[in-house]
Amino acid sequence: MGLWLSKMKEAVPEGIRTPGELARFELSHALPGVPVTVEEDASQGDGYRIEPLTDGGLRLTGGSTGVLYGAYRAILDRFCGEELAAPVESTPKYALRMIDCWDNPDGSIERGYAGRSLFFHDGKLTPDPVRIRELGRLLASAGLNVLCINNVNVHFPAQLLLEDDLPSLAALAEMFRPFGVRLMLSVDFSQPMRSGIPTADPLDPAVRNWWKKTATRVWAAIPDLAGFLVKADSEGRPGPFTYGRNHAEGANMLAEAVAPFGGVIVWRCFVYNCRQDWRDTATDRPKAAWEHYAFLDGEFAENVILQVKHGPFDFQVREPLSPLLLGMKKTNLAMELQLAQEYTGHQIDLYTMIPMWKELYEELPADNIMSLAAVSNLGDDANYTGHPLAAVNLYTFGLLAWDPDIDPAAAVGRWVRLTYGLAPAEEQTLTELLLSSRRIYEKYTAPLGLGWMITPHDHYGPNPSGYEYDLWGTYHKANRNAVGIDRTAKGTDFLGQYPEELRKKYEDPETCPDLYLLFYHRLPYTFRMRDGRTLIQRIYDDHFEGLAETRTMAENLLALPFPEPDADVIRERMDRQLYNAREWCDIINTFFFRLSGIPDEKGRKIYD
Ligand code: GCW
Repeated sequence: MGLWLSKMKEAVPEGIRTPGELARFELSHALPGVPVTVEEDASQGDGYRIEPLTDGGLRLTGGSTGVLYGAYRAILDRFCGEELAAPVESTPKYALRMIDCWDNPDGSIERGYAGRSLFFHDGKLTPDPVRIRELGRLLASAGLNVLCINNVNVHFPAQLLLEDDLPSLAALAEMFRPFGVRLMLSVDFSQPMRSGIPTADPLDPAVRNWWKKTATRVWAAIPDLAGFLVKADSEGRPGPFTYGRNHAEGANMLAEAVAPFGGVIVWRCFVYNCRQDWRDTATDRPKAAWEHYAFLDGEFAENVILQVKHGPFDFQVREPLSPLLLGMKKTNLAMELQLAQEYTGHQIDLYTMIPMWKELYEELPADNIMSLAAVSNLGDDANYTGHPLAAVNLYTFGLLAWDPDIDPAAAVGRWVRLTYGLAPAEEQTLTELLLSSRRIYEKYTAPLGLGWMITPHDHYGPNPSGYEYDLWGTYHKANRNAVGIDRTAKGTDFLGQYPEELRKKYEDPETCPDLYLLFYHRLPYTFRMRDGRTLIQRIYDDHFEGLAETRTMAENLLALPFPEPDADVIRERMDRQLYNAREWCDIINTFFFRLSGIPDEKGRKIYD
């Protein structure tokens, strides 16, 4: 077993049935010679307590899944060289800690950068049990407990998972059960129509009945299925709008069908006009989610969770917190993060996310949401995440979902220590490199919160105006004098969706935090920033710095003694990152220089 479980030498054997059995197996193999007593107390759920005993042993108590989390805590602490001096107790902040895979039945993965699907091949659910047991162990040891295995864009034949392929789904659920991982399934809102019902109208009795019967059949096969995940009326997916119904009516209909079995409906809020005319300046895409959902606050059933992307656009390097996460006080909310590095370097460029996640929590009270979800960065590559260092995002996401107060340096440092047997100074270097990687990527890509200067569709590498005349509502409107969109009350008033305190923080370009400046404001290139630089100079400086810092990062990273095969992959990907950073730096600077005609004060090479 590799990744952060590199010290676990014994594979999980077939035949282990419960998390409690697995906890005992893991402890006896990973901590030989340490006497551990394990006591299960179902009332403790995912929580656990570990008490050091005078004979050098441990007493572990916890819920039926809690003992497994406690076992991994004890094991990984020991692997990190941390001896327990006093009892520790822990319960997760969020009950649902979810990974959403965007895997298609043909084995491809939408926005996947680590190979093909671990679950699907040639239209069928045919997982390799050995890899599923490895994956289960990775997820459980990171505290993750819900896995949605199929793409939210439910393409045929994924619908068959609710029909003829249900037994293979049930078999997969069974493989994950000892790891405390419950499956979730993305469903197609229009699926009743496959059974000859002429509509998918959520208020139609035949439709409601179809979902109830389906849920009864599905939960009979998989009694602990976590629920259904739904992308409706989004980017061409079917949904309630077709029938003049709103999203509470749609979600509640499904919620009623799954409620008797303890299931939840996770309903995504990624709804916007993806056929926008670029000439239309009245529509501002970041406003869309709020406009579709805020007025429905309090209307959703108890077992509906609205899953909101962390920012109002779509996983850009820098976006403000989605206002929905602050505004819907009477609704269950999950925040959706994206481990898959769609816009953030395709698991080629280094990009450690936890610093960004912690920034979100500076504005998000942890209790506003009841669950964290992340789009998976997994695939069937031998190392699971394509770039071996991208695994830090999966592991630290688990730590964050367990405890959003986690310190980013401690989380990344723990991953580094568990993954590689480096000397202390090298551990420190790698931890710092990882922690700085997001800011570096941000510097050489689209500037100061602007976003979207990326190659359309593929989303790797620069193309400053690639989306400028397209349908997706993602415009920067750079001309010879100015760049950005005014989202204050004088402009589109997106900012009006926030509580007053945040409006004040961002509304005045003189006091708006630099890194959000071009998210909220349209400004001339000659605008004086607080540090005295002009906006255009800041753009040039950031890009040159981002490239220089990538070069330094590469030198420091490649000097570390990574084991093979990681060393090879890291070297090869770093070469591609260096190329990418140079392309970004030169193309963005050239783009702005050609438009503005304003030279770099420091006389560095920009292409005319
Ligand atoms: O921005 C888009 C991605 C799509 C994805 C969508 C979503 C699954 O480019 O690939 O579709 O977000 O989150 O639904």
